Amino acid sequence: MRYLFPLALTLLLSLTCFGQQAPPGIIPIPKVLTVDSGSFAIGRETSIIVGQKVLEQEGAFLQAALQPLLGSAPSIIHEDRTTGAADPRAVPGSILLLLKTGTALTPEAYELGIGRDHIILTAATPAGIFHGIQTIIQLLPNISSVGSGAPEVLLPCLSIADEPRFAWRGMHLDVCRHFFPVDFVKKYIDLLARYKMNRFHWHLTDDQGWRIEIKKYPKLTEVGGWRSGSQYGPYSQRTYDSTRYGGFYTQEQIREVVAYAKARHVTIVPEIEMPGHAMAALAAYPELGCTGGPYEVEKGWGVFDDVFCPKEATITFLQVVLTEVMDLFPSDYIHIGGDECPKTRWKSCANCQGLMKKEKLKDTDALQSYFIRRMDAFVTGKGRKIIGWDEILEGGLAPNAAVMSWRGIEGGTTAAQQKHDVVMSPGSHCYLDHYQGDPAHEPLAIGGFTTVQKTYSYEPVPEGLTPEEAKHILGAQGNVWTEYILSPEHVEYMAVPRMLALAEVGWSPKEKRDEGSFIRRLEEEFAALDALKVNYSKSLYNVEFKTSGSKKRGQVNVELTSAPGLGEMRFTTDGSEPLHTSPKFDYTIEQRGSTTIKAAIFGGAQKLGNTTSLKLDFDKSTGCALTVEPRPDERYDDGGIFTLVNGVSAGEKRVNHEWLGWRHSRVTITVDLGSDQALQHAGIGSLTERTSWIHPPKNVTISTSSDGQNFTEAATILMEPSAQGRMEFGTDLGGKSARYVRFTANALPSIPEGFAGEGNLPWLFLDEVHIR
Ligand code: TNX
Repeated sequence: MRYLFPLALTLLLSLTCFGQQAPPGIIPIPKVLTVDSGSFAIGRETSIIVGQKVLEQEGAFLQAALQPLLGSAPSIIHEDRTTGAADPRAVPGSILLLLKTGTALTPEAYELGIGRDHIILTAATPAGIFHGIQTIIQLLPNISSVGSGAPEVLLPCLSIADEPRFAWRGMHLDVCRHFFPVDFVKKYIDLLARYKMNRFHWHLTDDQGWRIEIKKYPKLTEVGGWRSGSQYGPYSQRTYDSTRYGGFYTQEQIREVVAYAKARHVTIVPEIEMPGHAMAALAAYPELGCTGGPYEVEKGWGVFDDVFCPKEATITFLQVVLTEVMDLFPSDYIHIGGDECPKTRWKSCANCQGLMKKEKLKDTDALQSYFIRRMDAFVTGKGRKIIGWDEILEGGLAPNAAVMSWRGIEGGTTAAQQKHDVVMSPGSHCYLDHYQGDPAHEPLAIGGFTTVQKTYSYEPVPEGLTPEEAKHILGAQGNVWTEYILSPEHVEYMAVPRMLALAEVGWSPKEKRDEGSFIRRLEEEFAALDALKVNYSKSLYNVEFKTSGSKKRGQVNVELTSAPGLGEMRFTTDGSEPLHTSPKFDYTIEQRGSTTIKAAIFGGAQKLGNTTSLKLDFDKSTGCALTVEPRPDERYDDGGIFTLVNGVSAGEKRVNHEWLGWRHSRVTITVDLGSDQALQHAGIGSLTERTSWIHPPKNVTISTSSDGQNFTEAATILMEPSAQGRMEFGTDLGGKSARYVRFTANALPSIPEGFAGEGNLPWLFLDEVHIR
């Protein structure tokens, strides 16, 4: 790093002071940070000197942050400085913001020196200065500790040389499933800025609402902005209210938000969904669909068969829409969606079939690819670039398109190998609509299970990419889909603190990342978030359970885990509430019988979070060896195959680590009970959630064997067409003796007509084997 203070002075300072101060809690952690002794006092007399007029805007952010603390704002003074000066002249008692040209600083980098009598912040760009100011703001004491109108506030002496690891550090917000007012969108952008995130992906159109005014097509918002009710409650219940719901942003409001974001060096990437997720647009302009409608703005969640018909009239329509969008948003990237587009209508549409013949497109995937290519050419022609969800790879990627990898990391990996730019946003780590703690204590969520620790562990560069290919990984992004998120407070709860974890993943050098350090800084940051009135989640303070098999048959090993450094994990196994006197967890619990383990984290005598519990129901299969063919899909294989015999049934809520998922025509599970036993019952739990393409197996054959070679069928259980949620495929075995029990689940060959995703291979979800 460039030394900001003469070495002699630094040495002198460190000699005159005792002890080493703990590094201040900055999120994301800076690339290089050296803490010196002493502090700089900012008082009412302190001035913010800007070396270039353009920095007045940046200086104003610091001024605004100091105003409530000091009771009066320090003044901003413009003193023209020669740029490129090797060593900026400091002015005692002041904070100098200075652009330096001709340095090796990358565009968003900054250098900050806080000395005892002055502060100097330098960067090559206003964005760099802005990031440095966010660092200073994070270093300011909390208003609750100094009170307002303090004579001075102290900043620790230090020097920082900082720059981002990735260029794209994004957060997404779905304003379609639920709508959020401009003021909240601004608050969200403030949060991004505080953690040096620089892309706000604004998901503006979907089946359930079109939220951006388009002057040429007013019905998009007049009709498409409103629905006649909304789905509520657990997905499987399919319940809907009949309250008219909606809203949209006028172009004037959009301009205001774009300017607001720009001042905070956040680029807004607008998303206009096509060709799928288009019901709201079709309801407004039914002639753009294959059947001509009528269509309604969707009340429920999921994937719907009616999509844009890729005919010329639709392409022209969407190009007009994109032209207005590009006028509003200066972003280099325009997101065109591209995800979850069933091809059902296209297959039986004369227009589509004619188009496929004319363009020599071999299938409907090629038709989707053709459609995206047309959009790519149009947007590229306007000097911008398209980005789309990873489905745009299907049928061949458009020449200039970037890919947002959400269904795992393969899409991103493939695109990077094809030399296309990629933003990583895999559901496993980056979907902030997932549960972040035990569902028993969380508001209803869509499913999934992504703790802040898991998000923090994310590494955006997929293994196996060459360094050249890895350069195409632009960065990472957190997505907040809002099917189950109805209020701004709830968005905050889902986004924070996981977005802070992602901010560090995107900004800080890989080798600087350390979970313990992050958690310590996060706990400090909670006070600042309180002051900012952000409704963050404290689920971090809950214990998590992990089960695994052991060599001993009939035993389930249970580990209690929590983020490092929070406190002691204490537990009970007799159903009572854990207390600070309960046993401390320090080694594996070896469980051999039904029980409920309850656990909580304690800081001394104080319980820090909620009590979480794990209910284990043992039967003959629990803790037995098993084989599973084929392996579950990597996206739904969190707990591994042992999950099927760990004694834990998945609840109503689809939380990944109890449900395993496959997309195969047949799944075979064979449980080895260890010895011949008299069996009364065998069954396996499956999930039905048809709009998520999760169907029950067509049938499950249960067979038994004594040698593991020759199996006799005991029963074939057919699916119940009315199945919903979790149900068991089980049979009575009438005391039959066997050592091996095999479950062969045969998936439906394809999703039946009339259901979302019809014609595709369905998902099969299984949670637990029961043998008694
Ligand atoms: C999939 S992610 C979707 C969204 C849903 C989300 C829920 C993506 C490109 N499509 O439409 O809201 O899952 O997690």
